Parts: sequence; C-alpha cells; structure tokens
Amino acid sequence: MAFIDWVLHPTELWAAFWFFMRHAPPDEKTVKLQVSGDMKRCYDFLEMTSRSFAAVIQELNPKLRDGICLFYLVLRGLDTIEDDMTIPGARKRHLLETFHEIIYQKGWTFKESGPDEKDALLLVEFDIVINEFLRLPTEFQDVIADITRRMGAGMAKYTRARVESLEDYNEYCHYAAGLVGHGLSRLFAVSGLEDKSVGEQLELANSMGLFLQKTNITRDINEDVLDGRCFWPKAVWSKYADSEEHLIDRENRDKGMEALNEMCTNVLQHIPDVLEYLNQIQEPSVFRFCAIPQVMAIATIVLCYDNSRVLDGNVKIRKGEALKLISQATTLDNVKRTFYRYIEQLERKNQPDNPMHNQVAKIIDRTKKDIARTLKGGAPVDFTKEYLVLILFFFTITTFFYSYLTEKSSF
Ligand code: D9A
Repeated sequence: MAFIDWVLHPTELWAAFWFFMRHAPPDEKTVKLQVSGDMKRCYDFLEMTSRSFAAVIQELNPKLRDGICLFYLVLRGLDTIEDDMTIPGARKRHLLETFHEIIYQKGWTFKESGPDEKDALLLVEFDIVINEFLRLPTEFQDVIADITRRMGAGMAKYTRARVESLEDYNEYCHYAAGLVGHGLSRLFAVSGLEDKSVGEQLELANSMGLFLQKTNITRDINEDVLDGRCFWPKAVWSKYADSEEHLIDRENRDKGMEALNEMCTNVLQHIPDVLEYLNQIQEPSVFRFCAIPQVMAIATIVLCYDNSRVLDGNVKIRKGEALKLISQATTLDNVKRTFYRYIEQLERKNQPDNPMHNQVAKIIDRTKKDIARTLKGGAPVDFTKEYLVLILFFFTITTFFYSYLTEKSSF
C-alpha cells in the first residue's frame, strides 16, 4: 500500500497499528503450541491456504476451532481438484463425487495435481488431514461428509455444464458456497455455541455463501476468462458481448461495463439475508468468523461497481482498508455501520446515466432504511470528512505557528 494511501486514510493506519499490536507473534504461536502432531500440521496448511482467514479461525472458540479448521481444509482439497485444469474430466468427476468417502480412507494422498495448483501440497499430505478428521466427534464428521458429498456432486455436474441461466448461477453458487454456509451453521448448532435454529435457517446460511461467491466471481472475471473459464451466467453477458473474451475486450468496454454493473447488482440482493443471519449469531468468536468475510465482500463489490479496472485485471481492497474492516467487525451494530458506509459510497458511484441506476438506487434506499431502523441511534453519521478537515486545520495552525516562532527567534 503506497505511503500516500496511509496519509489519505489515517483511520486505516490506526487500524493497522491496532491489528499488529494484537497479532504480534508469539500469540499466534501459542495456539499452534497447544496443538501438536498432525493437528499442528493442519494449522500450518491453513496458514498456507489463507493467512488472514487462518488467524480468524484460530481465534474461534475451542469447541469449534479444530472442526472448522478441518472442514476448511477438506473444502480446500475439493476446490483444488475442481480448479485443476490438468485432471481429465472423467477422473475429476470421479474424485469430486467420491471425495466424501475418501475423507474416511486412512493414508489417502493425491500426487497428480497440476504444476499451477497452489494448494497441491495439501493433497500430497492429505492423509494427515484424514487422521485428524477421523478424531473429530462423529456429529462433526457427519456434517462435513454430507456437505462434501453434495458439493462434490454439484461441482461434478458443472464440470460439463455451463452456467447459462440465472437459476444455473444460483445453483452453481449454492454448490460451491451456499453449502459451506449450511455446513458451518449446522456445526455452530451441533457445538452448542449457537441456537439449534441457526442450523435450520438454511436459506439465510445459503445467502452467506452466495454473497461471498458471487462477489469473487464478479471480481475475478478477467482472470477467469484468461484461464478459459467463465462463471458469469450467459443469460447476462450475452446481452452485452458475443463471447466471454469480447466481454472484457477494451473495444467493447461500454457494453462490458453494463454487464459488470448488472452482475454487481445481482450480488447486492443478498444483503438483507446476510444481516439477518448475523443477527442470529451470539458467540463473539463465531460472530467475527462470520462477519469478517461479509464486510470484506461488501467493500469489494462496491469497489467493483462501475469500475473498468475489473475487466482489465484483478482489483483488491487496500490492505489498510481490510485491516480496518477486521478491527471493526466486532458487533452487529458495527457491522451494520460498515455496510451503511459502503452503501453510501455506492450511492456516490451510482451515476444517473448508469442503466442500473434505478435498480441500485432502490436497493440502496431499502438497505439504508433497514439499517437505520434497527440501529441504536439511527442512521450512522460519517465523521471522516470532519476528522480530515480538523487534521488539516491543526496542521496549518502548527506550521503557521512554527514558522512565526522560527522567524521571531531569527531576529
Ligand atoms: C468460508 Cl469453512 C469459505 N470461503 C470464504 C471464507 O469465508 C467462508 C470456505 C470455507 C469455510 C468458510 C465463511 C466464513 C464464515 C461463515 C460462512 C462462510 O458461512 C456462514 O462461508 C459461507 O471465502 C469460501 C467460499 C466463499 C467458497 C465459501 C473467507 C475466505 N476469504 C479469503 C479471501 C478470498 O477471497 O478467498 O476464505 C481469505 O481471507 O483469504
């Protein structure tokens, strides 16, 4: 992150300072220290697959931590096989459809991953994950195996089917992410840390997955098309382009932007379910585990809206912004304030001449009303601007005063 970014975003500088104070080694080490042998190796894998998210999983309540760590690694294993374009179709479908049995096979490993698979090592040493999976309480194993079976079958279907309609799009995202929301919600309930109704409200849990998955699919269009795959539903992009390549083509940029904005609008429809899901969660470490990816997603989708850079390459939110989001994802009210702030940012980006303007304006109004109605103290007021003016004011005063003093002393 460039120096200017920190100067322009002082609140993120503070958040970064707070984050590193809280996460300075050796505290993370203490967690690993408490686990040994294969489970320690599993936390190493977790760090390798996603550093930032690994920290959030390691802060989970001990009743859930190992179970969710292993669920994450089983899903990452399945994902690595699905993403691997070097595995022949029939072999890949067989692996995806039987992965829910493979996780019970002691000693199973997989050494056929393609050279570009970043999590290939996880599959090479997957026998270690299986050892620890088999040590989990059976009710945890049952949930993980059930979700792995249904996700594997869904992914196998879409290895030979394309995402044509909006229904296909919702179905594919259900298999790839909605089921993760289902599985986690059932583990939260099984652990006794959350009410059992959380494990039953699966429509809300599904939306938690769809909001994240659709944000990633919308953001990664350039990378996916260049890799020869596309998860944007044809029913959407074919209105604006003759092919996936034409969609990201600079020659066709205006139409490409209309497609991008329609995809962003599709993601925003899941916001009410996301906030209602988070409203159920009582246990603080579970709340943060659920809230952090969601606030990252709202920041990312607002960044993608009407942003031509998405069609040219990978856009990401600033590191400082991510740390600020993590530091503020502590309570439901704070998360609502974060959503409100980004919805206001979206409102500033939503130009009247944008074909999606009216649809997005409706979602903005409804979301602001919902949040203002349920938030203590009503609609949040964003003091950042005032804060900046204040800083500037003091800066000028002190420089003026300093130059006056130095001048006086030189006489
Ligand atoms: C999640 Cl166990 C994911 N996915 C994520 C991460 O969050 C969700 C994969 C496995 C698990 C959990 C997640 C977290 C908390 C509650 C959830 C939930 O539901 C109630 O899933 C719906 O992205 C992957 C899917 C979206 C496919 C589900 C967050 C994560 N973020 C990465 C950044 C990124 O863009 O991948 O992994 C990271 O921080 O490195």
